[in-house]
Amino acid sequence: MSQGKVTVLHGPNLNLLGTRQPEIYGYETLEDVNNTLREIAVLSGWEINCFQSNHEGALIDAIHTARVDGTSAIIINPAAYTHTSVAILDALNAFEGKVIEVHISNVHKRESFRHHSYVSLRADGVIAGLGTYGYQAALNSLISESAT
Ligand code: CA2
Repeated sequence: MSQGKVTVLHGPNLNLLGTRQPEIYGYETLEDVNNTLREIAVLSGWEINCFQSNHEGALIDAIHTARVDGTSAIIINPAAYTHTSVAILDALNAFEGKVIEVHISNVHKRESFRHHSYVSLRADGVIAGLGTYGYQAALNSLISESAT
């Protein structure tokens, strides 16, 4: 029996992490990010599933799966869908566990269309601008909260 179960969701274009625009998104690949999260999770006895998709419906399906498979928390970087997707917000509203929204860049320092997030209306926590470390911060906060 695991301590907790977390689903990590990465939205569109994040499969390109580490290959383009390192000045904004850094040099780590998505696989690097996921591997670090897996190491942290395993050390704490947490189960972890990481998933990336360029398709809104696939991300929604993954949230629906998380509703019913014992997932206790979702860490999500919805990427551009952050700013457009009422459908992802609705799916997260149907999920009963914790939701942490992560952005690698500080969206508030960027174009004004990135300043609004539909997902933030549901998120229990929001991390932006800490680079890929933001994912680790999100996971560590879930792990330490569950231990108290
Ligand atoms: O800062 C973030 O994490 C974002 O969610 C990233 C999204 C952007 O639309 C959001 O406003 C903020 C973009 C993800 C694209 O990722 C790439 C990574 C490397 C190369 C090209 C794109």
